[in-house]
Amino acid sequence: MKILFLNGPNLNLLGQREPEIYGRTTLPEIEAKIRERATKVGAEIDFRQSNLEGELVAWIQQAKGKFDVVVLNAAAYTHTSIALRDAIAATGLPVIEVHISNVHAREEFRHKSLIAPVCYGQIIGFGVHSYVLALEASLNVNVSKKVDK
Ligand code: CA2
Repeated sequence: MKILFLNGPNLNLLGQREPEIYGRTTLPEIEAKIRERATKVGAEIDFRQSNLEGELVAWIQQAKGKFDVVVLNAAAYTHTSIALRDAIAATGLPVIEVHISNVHAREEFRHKSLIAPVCYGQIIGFGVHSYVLALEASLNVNVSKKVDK
């Protein structure tokens, strides 16, 4: 099982600002935690971050044939990006949407996810543990489940 973890804009700042919302764990620390867990369950992971919408789109396109599942924290692009939605819809891969914070308990503009309808499922609001849950969920993906794209 090969899982691609993608992180969107500003997630490189995790642990440095807004700890009341996002906690004090940095992105490299999340990656280390996921790597440790992945080794235990025999999964292979790649873990990336970009502030560029086009780079995230390219990575989703290139994932086909190389990975089994994509775990995506699209950050602010969740709420704005038709390009990401189209890339997810075009890939045949299951994409799991992840958020650290409970976006539904925050500002109204965060309540809408443009990518949710084309994702396999969502994991939201468990802090950095959302990533661990996404790894567990990836191991249990049913490839024949139809996502209405
Ligand atoms: O809760 C999440 O995981 C989010 O995807 C995080 C995004 C936000 O736009 C989404 O609505 C929910 C923000 C990521 C930026 O993270 C920062 C971390 C520290 C300081 C500033 C931003």
